[in-house]
Amino acid sequence: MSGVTRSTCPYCGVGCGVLVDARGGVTGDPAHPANQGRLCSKGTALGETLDQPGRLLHPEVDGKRASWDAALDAVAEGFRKALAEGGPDSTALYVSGQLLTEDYFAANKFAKAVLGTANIDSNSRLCMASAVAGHKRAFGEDLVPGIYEDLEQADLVVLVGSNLAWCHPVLFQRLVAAKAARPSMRVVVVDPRRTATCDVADLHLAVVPGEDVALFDALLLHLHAAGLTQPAPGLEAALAAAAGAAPRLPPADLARFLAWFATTPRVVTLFSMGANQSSAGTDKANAIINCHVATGRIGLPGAGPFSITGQPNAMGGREVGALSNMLAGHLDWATPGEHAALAEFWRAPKLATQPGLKAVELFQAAGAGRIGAMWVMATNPAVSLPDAAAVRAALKRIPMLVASDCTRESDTVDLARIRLPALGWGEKDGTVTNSERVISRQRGFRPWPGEARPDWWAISQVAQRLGWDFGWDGPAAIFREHAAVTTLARPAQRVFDLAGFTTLEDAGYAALAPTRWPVPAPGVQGGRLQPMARCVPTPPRAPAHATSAGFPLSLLTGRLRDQWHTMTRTGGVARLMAHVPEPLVSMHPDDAGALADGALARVESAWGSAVLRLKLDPAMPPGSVFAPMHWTDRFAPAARINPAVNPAVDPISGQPELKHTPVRVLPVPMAWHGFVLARRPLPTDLAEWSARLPLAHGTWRHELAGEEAPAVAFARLRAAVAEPDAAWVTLDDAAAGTHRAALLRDGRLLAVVVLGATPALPARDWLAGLFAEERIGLPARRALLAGRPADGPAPTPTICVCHGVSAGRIAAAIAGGACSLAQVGEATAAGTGCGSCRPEINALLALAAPRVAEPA
Ligand SMILES: Nc1nc2c(c(=O)[nH]1)N[C@H]1C(S)=C(S)[C@@H](COP(=O)(O)OP(=O)(O)OC[C@H]3O[C@@H](n4cnc5c(=O)[nH]c(N)nc54)[C@H](O)[C@@H]3O)O[C@H]1N2
Ligand SMILES: Nc1nc2c(c(=O)[nH]1)N[C@H]1C(S)=C(S)[C@@H](COP(=O)(O)OP(=O)(O)OC[C@H]3O[C@@H](n4cnc5c(=O)[nH]c(N)nc54)[C@H](O)[C@@H]3O)O[C@H]1N2
Ligand code: SF4
Ligand SMILES: [Mo]
Repeated sequence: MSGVTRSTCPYCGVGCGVLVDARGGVTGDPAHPANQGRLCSKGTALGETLDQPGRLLHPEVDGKRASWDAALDAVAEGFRKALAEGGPDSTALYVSGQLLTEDYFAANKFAKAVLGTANIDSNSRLCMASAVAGHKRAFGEDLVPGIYEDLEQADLVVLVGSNLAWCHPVLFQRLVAAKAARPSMRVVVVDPRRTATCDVADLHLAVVPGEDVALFDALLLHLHAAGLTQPAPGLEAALAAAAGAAPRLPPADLARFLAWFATTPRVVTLFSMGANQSSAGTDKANAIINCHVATGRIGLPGAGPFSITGQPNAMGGREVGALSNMLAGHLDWATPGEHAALAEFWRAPKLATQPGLKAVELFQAAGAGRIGAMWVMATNPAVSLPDAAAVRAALKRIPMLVASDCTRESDTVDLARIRLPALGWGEKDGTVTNSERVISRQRGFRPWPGEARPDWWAISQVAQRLGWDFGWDGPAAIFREHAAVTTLARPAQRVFDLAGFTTLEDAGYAALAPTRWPVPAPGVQGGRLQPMARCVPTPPRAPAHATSAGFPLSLLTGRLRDQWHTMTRTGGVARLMAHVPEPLVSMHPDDAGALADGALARVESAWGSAVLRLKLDPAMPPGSVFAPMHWTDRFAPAARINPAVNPAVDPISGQPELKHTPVRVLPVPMAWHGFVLARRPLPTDLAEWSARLPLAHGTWRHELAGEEAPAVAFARLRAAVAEPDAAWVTLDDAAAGTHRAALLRDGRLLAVVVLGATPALPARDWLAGLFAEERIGLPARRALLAGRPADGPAPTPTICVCHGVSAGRIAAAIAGGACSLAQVGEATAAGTGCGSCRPEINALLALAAPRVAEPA
């Protein structure tokens, strides 16, 4: 296909518009309201994720390739059997905020109307459920009142449990630009960790994990005492519940925050996973919303609570109602008449009559043998759910587990009996809704690979085999039906309304420009909302499981700048892996005891454990450790963190407490540590501990550690990469206690093996460059064995992914006189691309600042 395609980035909930050229090059769409041309490092690298190896290209049944017909028959048969043996509630779907709205709508209709169960839940349960429940309690409906412009128009922006710089980078860039243009604007970050987002903060409130409710209760009391509250339903009860709230924060910091909030009418409080992923997540949302409702700071320019969504279509899933406690189109069971209206519209006499199981409960039911058939779509629960070892056992117990995915390389797809190949980004066609209620098109611009098909098609084919004709000829028809659901008779007044889309023609759908809901009539779109709102009492309470002498630390989990969830899309891209090449657990030096920086450490809880490399980091709060959620069996099996994460949930939303688990951290003595570079990925069971990543030039790096004698391991690793007609150049450095070897054929480098008794080994990134050369010369061979490059210093991690600039080069530019972001940019080009690395460059500048200021 020639020309430019307008589409939407498939990563985060900012929902940036992109332009894709004929060669798959991706740039920001200047016409899209979310990003106005900007992109972050992940969006910029989208083109590199298009031709990933490991695609699932054909249906499979019981491990063997099957035709679509046979696979769909098997799925229908599996559901039929489970329905006959255990009834509707022994069947389930587990879906995802990465589905398009049309696929999501199809999945929800299939579960609730065809199977007759509300056992359809989504990974949004792990992500947005507390915000949804908070919205419903405060507004009677799941509404985000604000729009992105409010962040730019506010005089105070409070970011609660949000690492915006890494997780919603384009919104972060908009915030940074607004603050630069209007320096009087203030930013407060509420996060136990000092994150890259704190780069823009005037105040960092290092809240004790879980104490956000106490913080916002204290704020409500302060606002009331200052005479700033106005009558609002529920306010008195909320004040009573807040009485005595005392967050443990430095008194001066707390006082500053309370004063700033009180004296600034234009305030936006944006909240994300540090709020939602908690056993008090719903109360955190309401404690925040209370402060806005009580002061009337809601739905106005630059003022309001703002729940930011994670996934590209978390909002779409909520709109179609594909969660176990919703019906569809914001209809629910609790409001009389709504169930009947939907049952009639869908002609579904068996429409599920009550809410189903929420994600954590659903997998517990599967573990107890109560689920006979489950269809998992666009998510990787074997990795991303808490208590993940139990979840794997549960997945194995389900007699018919179906997984629809684009990739074969997922830990969940491994466990499925039936595998269905799905279209991915650039192939599929439909809509997504971002955090500010803007509906945008994702458009296909590539041919469908292999036999991959849209998810809605697979769902409607199985439905047909169960006697249902959905009658859709494409996503536009589904979108119209979705819009029609929002117009059904509603006893309760609802804001969510897509009436203007019920008559949208196929051509109009194809050309659809970004549109914010509500859309009550064709050509009309929504803006800020001023919902009827109430305050909700939120008594402070501690996390579900307290730390103890045995498990003294609080485990926080979250994201890295350049990785997406379980790495099925970003893990194969060398320049995205360069930012943080290995799974690290971060800890304050005061908590380290006998643990050494760079050594392997076991993070252990009452539920399970994981082994990661320890990073001592003064930016961590003492008493907490942080581990990324990303690593899987594919990349570092021992470093999957979720087996250690507790499955406690919020009693209202059912969202798990992914941000706090009591743990201890123990040293992991290993007899040897080493790394192997090779021209292919090697199996991850090469050693007791292994972490692999792609480098440039098709090379793979494997970080390893094990328990056998170093010399034995050295021989074994060389044997694992040996090739015919290739020769080893080996150096055993007894003094340094290291073994090094390079495998060459006709001067071409094939592999490097380096191993020693401690984790302190020569740097490895620079070695990848040698793999690009057809023949490596004598100086390079010497350098190889010496363990450092022939010219220049040993390399440092990549900071700027767009221009491949390392920390060392940036430090050198600073040492050479660059003393601002702009000057570093002029000297090295770092920070001049997508801008995601600017907070880290600023951190290097700040490190150097005292020295720059010193007289010579
Ligand atoms: N690079 C990247 N971006 C992403 C994603 C990704 O995988 N990679 N995923 C997307 C998705 S689905 C989501 S949901 C979003 C998540 O976006 P964020 O919510 O911004 O990201 P997280 O890193 O999960 O957590 C945010 C912060 O919460 C803090 N925190 C932990 N406990 C508490 C607490 O008790 N109180 C407070 N106030 N803070 C706490 C953590 O230290 C962390 O810095 O990111 C989206 N964007
Ligand atoms: N410890 C800890 N755990 C967490 C979190 C945390 O902060 N800490 N965060 C939680 C949150 S907020 C989230 S959102 C989850 C995310 O966790 P998951 O949803 O499990 O993670 P992904 O890696 O995004 O999995 C998505 C899969 O869908 C596939 N896919 C993409 N598009 C399509 C499509 O159109 N159709 C189909 N069929 N497949 C598709 C991709 O190939 C990929 O394999 O993790 C949660 N788990
Ligand atoms: S901020 Fe980055 S990841 Fe999020 S939608 Fe925009 S380009 Fe994609
Ligand atoms: Mo998420």
